[in-house]
Amino acid sequence: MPHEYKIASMPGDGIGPEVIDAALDVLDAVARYSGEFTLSFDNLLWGSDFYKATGTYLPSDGLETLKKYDAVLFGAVGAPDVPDSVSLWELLLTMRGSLQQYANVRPVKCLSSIEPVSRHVRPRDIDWMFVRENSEGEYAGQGGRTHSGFGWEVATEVAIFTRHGVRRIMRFAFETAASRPRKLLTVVTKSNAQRYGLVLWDEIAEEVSKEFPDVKWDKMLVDAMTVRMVRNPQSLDTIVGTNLHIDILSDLAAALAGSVGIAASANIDPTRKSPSMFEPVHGSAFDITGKGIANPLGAIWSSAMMLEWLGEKQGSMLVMNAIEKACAEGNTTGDLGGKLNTKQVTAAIISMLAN
Ligand code: GGG
Repeated sequence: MPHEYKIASMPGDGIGPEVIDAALDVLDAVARYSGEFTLSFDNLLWGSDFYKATGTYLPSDGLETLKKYDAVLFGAVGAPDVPDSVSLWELLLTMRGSLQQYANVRPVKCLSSIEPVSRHVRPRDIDWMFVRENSEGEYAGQGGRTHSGFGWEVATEVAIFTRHGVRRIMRFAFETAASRPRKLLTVVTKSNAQRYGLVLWDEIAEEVSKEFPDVKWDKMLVDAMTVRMVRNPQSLDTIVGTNLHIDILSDLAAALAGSVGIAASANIDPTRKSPSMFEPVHGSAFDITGKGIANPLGAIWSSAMMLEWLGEKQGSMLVMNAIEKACAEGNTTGDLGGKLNTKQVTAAIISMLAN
């Protein structure tokens, strides 16, 4: 009997619905082609339009509803007429935190025939796995504002690093590195300037490394890391860092590999008590919304990550191979130098599933 999975599809805002439609088409096709599993999707329209109509991004029972699913496939959040801090906090960060998705995994590699944007980088040099701490750090939501509107106004944004939180992401990163062929890990901090929380990161890295003698690891300051990614990219494999640092570095990585439009991500609860959530890294991109030209690769790659997390490794590999073959034949959107639209790229990938 094929396995049956219930997926919550949350297209969200802007180009979110366009790229999630593409991912659902590919998932339907791969389920039919493989015959190993079935997927049923419920479309949850919780985004900025829902917020404007109801005053909330998530209904009061929204998180409980999400827990009934095996996984969540998310598009994008953000609208021109809602402050970004509201949309991000009320929806995406609430889901990541409440569903205990403390590990954000972001693979970046050069897809076939797509040239990196830097002349220092050869396509084979980029095959990286970013591990982002996804529950605390600079995104802890702690701080406040006083004397609003006066010249002496003060705003604080407090980064929180707990031993528990850092230890669990460090272990996850070492396990990830140990599972990859090169067994290499780089721990990114700014512990020369941030002398409390990020010194704790360094100390915990030392402690956890002793459990993983096979993993070769090193430490980098985040500013020097940007230079290494461009000048010495082949020296990197798995990279772990704080919520903010890896958010920034993984965008840089995707741009180096061709476009942020290809970047995929998984918000994982490694304990599997809550559903994990899979989303392209890009945002809602209102400048291209409705034009049908959004790059669907980030969403389709995220859906391949979802299949892998669900245990459907063969289905996941079929999707990744189809992406590679479609790119190799030049079936790409404008951001990657191609001439196809979203639907044409999706159709090309589906046609490659059986090849
Ligand atoms: N597709 C995800 C999305 O809409 N991201 C918007 C964003 O600003 N994300 C920031 C983050 O991932 O922390």
